[in-house]
Amino acid sequence: MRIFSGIQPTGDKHLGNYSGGFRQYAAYQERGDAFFCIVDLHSITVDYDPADLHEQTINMAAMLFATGLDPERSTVFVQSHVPAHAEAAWLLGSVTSFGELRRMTQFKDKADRQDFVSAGLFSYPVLQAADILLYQTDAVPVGEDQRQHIEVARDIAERFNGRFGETFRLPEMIAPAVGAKIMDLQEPERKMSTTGGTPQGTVRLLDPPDVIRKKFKTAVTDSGADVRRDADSKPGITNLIEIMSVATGDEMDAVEARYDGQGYGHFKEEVADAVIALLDPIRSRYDELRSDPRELQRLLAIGAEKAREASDPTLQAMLERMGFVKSEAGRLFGAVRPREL
Ligand code: AQP
Repeated sequence: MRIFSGIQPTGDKHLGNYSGGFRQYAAYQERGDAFFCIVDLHSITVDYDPADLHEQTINMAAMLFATGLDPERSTVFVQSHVPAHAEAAWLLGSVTSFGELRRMTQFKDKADRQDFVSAGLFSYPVLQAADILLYQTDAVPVGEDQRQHIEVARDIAERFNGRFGETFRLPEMIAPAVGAKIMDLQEPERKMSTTGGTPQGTVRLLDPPDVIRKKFKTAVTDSGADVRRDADSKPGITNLIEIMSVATGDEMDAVEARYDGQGYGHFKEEVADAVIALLDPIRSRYDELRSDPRELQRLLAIGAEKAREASDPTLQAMLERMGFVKSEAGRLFGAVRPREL
């Protein structure tokens, strides 16, 4: 089974990214041939600082390995190191309609938060489709917020296959059964997010323990006292039960049973302790890995080489079926041989 998922290097990574992203990556690398991409070309679609992008790309590599990716088993690479992504995105743009991009809720949400709305932000799902389709991906482990984007990637693939001949495998989205959408601790009706959430309601993976404790202590709940799930009337407590389940691996029913009748204050403290216990070893591994940027760059270079080799046949097939003329070297325009880089 071919697995692919991407994560942006910019924006501090939080518990939601761990639950829908990192945690699933580490689990899915065991199930097949896995590619994990640091999608730096996506990061430039909103306002950003070039110095930060550089720094955070290396930070993200450290975080991917710290949360359990094994460089021997998984291909971990940076999107901009594989030119096929940008090239395929341009080609796929011609089989994507303006109307389907205009409907994307993530575009609307992010556009509302920008002074300058870039064309790149609008066509973000096309680049994401290229990322996924280039690898003949079967499964895409992501959080629930990505559902609409994965559906568009499938629609684009079907349209391309229908028009130019069978070229892409249709990818399936894989969201975790628990923790597919971790909500903001202060405003539990919206998802936890660095740019779209509240600072106090967003638990960053690198927050120190005392900051994490404070964030859970002040988490918004309801006026009741039962530690029980009810998404409509108890969104805050429901979210905390889900977070507890993600942090400990215990079933949500077992969490409810354990804290039955104990009140919210005690439960919040214990959720904070469980999250700290989860993140402590990740933070230590991260610090250790981050102290050796050369080694991280070496691992990313190996990943890029493997990713270029894996994606090139699909890009070549796309170009050929779309009618492009071959170069003198017998290659189709647009593709870069791995050893030329
Ligand atoms: N709240 C969440 N719950 C579960 N999964 C989540 N993911 C994001 N938020 C949650 C998943 O994390 C993976 C990587 O996401 P990303 O960093 O590439 O981009 P994003 O989805 O835009 O994450 P943010 O923090 O929400 O970014 P900003 O701050 O830019 O709005 C994806 O698999 C995503 O589903």
